[in-house]
Amino acid sequence: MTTSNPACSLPSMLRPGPPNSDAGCSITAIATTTDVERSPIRSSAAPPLPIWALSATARLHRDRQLNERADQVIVNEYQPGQGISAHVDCVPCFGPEVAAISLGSAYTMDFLDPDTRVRIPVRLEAGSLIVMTGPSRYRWRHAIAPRKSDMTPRGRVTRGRRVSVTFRTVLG
Ligand SMILES: O=C(O)CCC(=O)C(=O)O
Repeated sequence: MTTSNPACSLPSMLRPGPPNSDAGCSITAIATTTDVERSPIRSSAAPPLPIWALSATARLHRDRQLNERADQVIVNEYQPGQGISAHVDCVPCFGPEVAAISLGSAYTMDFLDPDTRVRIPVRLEAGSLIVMTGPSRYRWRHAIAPRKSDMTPRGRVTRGRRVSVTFRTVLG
């Protein structure tokens, strides 16, 4: 999310209910591979990050989760049944580290090898941080299947609302 609108504070965005996109917060519920790969990124066009996002990027850097300090933050909201298509985040647009914090309901993210079609499910628990670097950033595609439950080692688990906060560094 790239906005300085105070209505776009993280707490307001995490409140249950419809996305407050009318408040100027950019919440992406779903995105397609095409959206992700073709989206034009111009860092000069983006307003400053809100305070909560600045403190999150600072902490990720200070705690050495990210080598570079992220300068782009997006918030995605998923209602049960929604997902995100398999994609690699735009290579010429973003740096070598992509991190995401998961909030709300746990969801399974699939990592897909483009050649062998091997699929590795990764459970994204509430409060967890995932950092994609190297092959997980550049080779494997990641996706969230649009379904209402996930099969886990503990059986089928119904999905609730999930909000993810993704941190990237804009190139150029
Ligand atoms: O929701 C997530 O954790 C990942 C989001 C994502 O892959 C993206 O916005 O490109």
